[in-house]
Amino acid sequence: MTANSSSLMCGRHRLDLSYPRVMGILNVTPDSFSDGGRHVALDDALRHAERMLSEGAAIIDVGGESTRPGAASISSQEELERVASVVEVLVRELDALVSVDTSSPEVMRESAALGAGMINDVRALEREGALAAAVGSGLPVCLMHRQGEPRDMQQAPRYDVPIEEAVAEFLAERVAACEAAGLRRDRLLLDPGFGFGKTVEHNLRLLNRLECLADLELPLLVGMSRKSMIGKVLDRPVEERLPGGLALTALSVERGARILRVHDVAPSVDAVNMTWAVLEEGC
Ligand code: 8Y7
Repeated sequence: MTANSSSLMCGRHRLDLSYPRVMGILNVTPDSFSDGGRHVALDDALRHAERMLSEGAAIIDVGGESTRPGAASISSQEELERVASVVEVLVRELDALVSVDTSSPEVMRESAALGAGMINDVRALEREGALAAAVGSGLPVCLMHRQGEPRDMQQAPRYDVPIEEAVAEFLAERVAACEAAGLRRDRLLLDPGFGFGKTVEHNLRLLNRLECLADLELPLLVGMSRKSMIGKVLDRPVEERLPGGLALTALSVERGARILRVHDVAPSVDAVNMTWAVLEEGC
């Protein structure tokens, strides 16, 4: 089968993106803000991934470095130890399409060798050596916009141009850098990076204008699950943000998102499929 614009080759897996898909979040950090440390044990990680796949997740996103606001950075070695064993077991036991949430060239290389199918880099391959590692992996890469580093990014985010222009400009520049380094355009996905150096107002406007990113003609991935933009608008603690998140999921599908990165897979799959039915069948 040959790849076309609505499918993405992810190692041994072909990901059909002719309709919107759900990516389930699997944190292997001891300090992840919403399910802190519970999935560190390999067996727990395996069971959690298995459940998300059975609920309809197409991709499992494994992350070993917490990028929540204020998080401290960790060494590549520490990150590699956390992530490698999980990637390996999900590939071997579940034949899952595993995405690795990392900015580290070493983690990219090792994960690709272990059978990962996608790289999800919140730093858009800006770390030294990351572009070359991504090219060498042969895997698709999600390039995300952010301003600042997790440590300080939410302190006082501001932009000199409208947020959607700043994001589109940054992503276009990163796409050009990737192409110049030999990463094929048909291996790239884009993400506006909700919550990464953005106020609530920035996030809301960016979602409303998500279509501004469609000009780059690459699949869009979005992640808003349980994020503080929901907490702030609705005044909800993290464990009560699912209904608000489902509203954002539906809206992002309507605005063109093709991959939804979420914690709560079953309800999100329903929200995505219901929204898609209206868009596709209801014309
Ligand atoms: C995103 C992400 C996080 C996102 C992509 C959280 C790793 C914070 N958010 N990756 N990662 N997009 N592509 O709340 O929005 O999950 S971490």
